[in-house]
Amino acid sequence: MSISGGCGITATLLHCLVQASEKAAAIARLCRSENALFELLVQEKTGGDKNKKFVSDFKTLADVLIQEVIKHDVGVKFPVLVGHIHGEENSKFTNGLGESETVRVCASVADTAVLLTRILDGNARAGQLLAHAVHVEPEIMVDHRIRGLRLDEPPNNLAIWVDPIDSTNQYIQGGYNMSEHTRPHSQGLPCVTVLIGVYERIGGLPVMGVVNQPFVHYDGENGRWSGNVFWGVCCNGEQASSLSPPDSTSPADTFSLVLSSSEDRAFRSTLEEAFGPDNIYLAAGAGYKELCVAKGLASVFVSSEDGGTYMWDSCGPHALLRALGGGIVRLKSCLEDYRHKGPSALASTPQIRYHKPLLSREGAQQWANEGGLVAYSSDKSLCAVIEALAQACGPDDTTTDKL
Ligand code: 2IP
Ligand code: CA
Repeated sequence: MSISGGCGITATLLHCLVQASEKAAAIARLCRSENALFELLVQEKTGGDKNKKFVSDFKTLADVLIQEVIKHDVGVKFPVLVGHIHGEENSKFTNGLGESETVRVCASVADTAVLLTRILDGNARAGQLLAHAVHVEPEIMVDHRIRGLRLDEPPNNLAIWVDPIDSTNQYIQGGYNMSEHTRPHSQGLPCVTVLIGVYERIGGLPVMGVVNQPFVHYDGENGRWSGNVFWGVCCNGEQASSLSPPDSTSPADTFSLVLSSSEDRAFRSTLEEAFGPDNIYLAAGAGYKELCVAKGLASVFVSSEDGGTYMWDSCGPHALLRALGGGIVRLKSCLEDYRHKGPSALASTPQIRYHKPLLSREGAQQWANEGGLVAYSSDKSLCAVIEALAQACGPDDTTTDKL
């Protein structure tokens, strides 16, 4: 379904991103629901000949393919964005034999099927299934809140970060804990997200974000998953989102934090002491943890790891959080501002920007979020966690020295 006339460019671009994320989610679900694809997805690398097969790297192919589909679909509707859509993956797919092929969406289903079958070492069934999903447009309802957006931002000022499948490990492993509805899932398919973030080419602020969760509800009768999609826009002083800002004024609201399960042990203990172990959740997936904050399932997501997340992990959710009155900032900058200028300085700690590589680093690390991060839903939550950390880690404490 297309978004009809009279809509501003912001509404048209956002609708296009939501649609692209739904196609990405459909491909992600297909790879788990069709045997011909699922067998490739979960295939173990057992060494020897098997390791040399194209198919042993199918999970990378699923990632690369989804990224190329998003780039293609957005580029067709917004040619001015071609060359400005960046992702975690490289479109060149190299198999176990060292042979390279560029993954792309071809002009027809048949051509895409031929290309994918070649990449999949002659597996025509898998190639055709994927090619069909690449070319079919998912039917989505036009969100009336998107149709009503009048915040016009010329697309030639914009660029995009894509994370085609965030939390790839959970995607491969699968699993779902039905009991976890009011708190973050610690692991499993609900932690998998497709992340699309639009940022300003000059200045690097995230202005529009889509977070798609392909695996949310499982229908035991037909064995199918359905998902959710969330979006947010924050530009030209206007904010709009599919979510409502978390209600932090509710008396029942308890301050809670979501952390990576691989978070530094000493750092986690400091937070457990400050806020109580019951208010600390561990969850997989950087995008999922940021979504939990946007949805009010946690007040903040804190990561102390320098370079533990990348621009593609945070750009889309960051725009969603900004649309709700929150944001994402570097943990290191917050602690420095708090220590040197006091709590009031936190209000002006700069938001993470997405347009410049770290020139001192190489490869993917150039796009790492340097100095850890705090994703928060309100200034009050940001202050609460920084104050606790600054007090707990006095001048002689080494807990945050690595930042
Ligand atoms: C990963 C994924 C991991 C996350 C890491 C991301 O992205 O989200 O789950 O680690 O930061 O870069 P953790 O779960 O410990 O937070 P991908 O799955 O796309 O590599
Ligand atoms: Ca990721």
